[in-house]
Amino acid sequence: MKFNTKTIHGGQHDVDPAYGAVMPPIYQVSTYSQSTPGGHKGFEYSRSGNPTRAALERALASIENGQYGLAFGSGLAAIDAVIKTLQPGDEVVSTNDLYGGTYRLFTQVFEGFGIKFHFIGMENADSIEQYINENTKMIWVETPTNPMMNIIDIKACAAVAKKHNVLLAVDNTFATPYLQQPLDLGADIVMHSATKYLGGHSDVVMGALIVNDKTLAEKLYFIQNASGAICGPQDSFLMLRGLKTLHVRMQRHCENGKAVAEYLANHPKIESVYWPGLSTHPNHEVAKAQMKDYGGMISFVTKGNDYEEAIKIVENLNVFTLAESLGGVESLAGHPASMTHASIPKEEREKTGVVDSLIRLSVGIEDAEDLIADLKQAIG
Ligand code: P1T
Repeated sequence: MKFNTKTIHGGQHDVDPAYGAVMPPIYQVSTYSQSTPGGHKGFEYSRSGNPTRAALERALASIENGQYGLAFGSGLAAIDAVIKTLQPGDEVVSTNDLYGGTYRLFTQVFEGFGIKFHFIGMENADSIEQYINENTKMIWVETPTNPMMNIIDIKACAAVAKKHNVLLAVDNTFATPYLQQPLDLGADIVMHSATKYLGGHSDVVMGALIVNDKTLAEKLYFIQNASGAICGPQDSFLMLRGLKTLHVRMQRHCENGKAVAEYLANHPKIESVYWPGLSTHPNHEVAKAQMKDYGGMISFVTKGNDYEEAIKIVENLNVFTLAESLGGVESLAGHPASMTHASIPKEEREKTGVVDSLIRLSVGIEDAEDLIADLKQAIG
């Protein structure tokens, strides 16, 4: 099955044996009757498993070309489960430009449990090796990175991971499997904030993990059940509905992303535009090789690098909504330094370019002309 067909049918065969409904019913239920202890029809308690969630987990596995999918109550709950496979004393080499909440979870929760994180630039995968020692268990990659849109070569990272026998986990939130499929490039774990493009309508908070290795899947399932950060059946249904249009939405996000990035790149008041589809982007060639297209996430700074001006722009936008999050059908604008990345200390975030004047756009699927007109009136 090819990708567009998988988003609609992947793992969805015979979802309602009772009546043949084409969408899985919402099994709004916590428990299931048993004829004798252990004598059930595949489900015993909805933390451990729920038919609507199971249908979604099969769909998630299918679109990422994986064997096993797991759905969680948020993207951070999914990351939390991944790091819980580690032990005190273990070390992780992580991308230095990443979602502020991921950084907060790593540094303010898991460092307290004795796990050490090295945050480094990974545009050159060779630079990872010097941080690997006998305690290293995992490489954590976000690509494109949030919010600087750096591109990291997943295949090259996978080669380093294999050489040192450590796991490679890739946060695929910004790209989605429409643009890149990390398991095919050698990653061991794919993670999503499904809240974003997978759901696509800004109406669900959810996380996902997809893996191929059975032992790893069992470990993650154990944590999903033991720690209990699952998503509910209603949200699973909404996510399945969103997934079915992922490919058409992404196509438009990419087209509009290109139009907006090119408009900004040619604007006399704009200093820098961070979008991997621009030939001037430092990792454009890796993006070209690794991704099918370049997505709808764009960051930029105005000339003069002026904080007040950046705030004025985001406040003046009308079609773009000033809000956290990304990946929905509607266009959003954000100010990372005070919003999504506020939990990263200023001196740390400025090292990666997250300056106070940076603006991040999640370009939606409206008419590109309206988006450009909105930027034009807001930037001046
Ligand atoms: O919000 P949640 O579903 O828990 O996902 C966390 C997360 C993980 N990884 C990436 C790359 C993310 O962008 C996020 C969430 N990000 C935002 C809310 C944001 O506006 O950047």
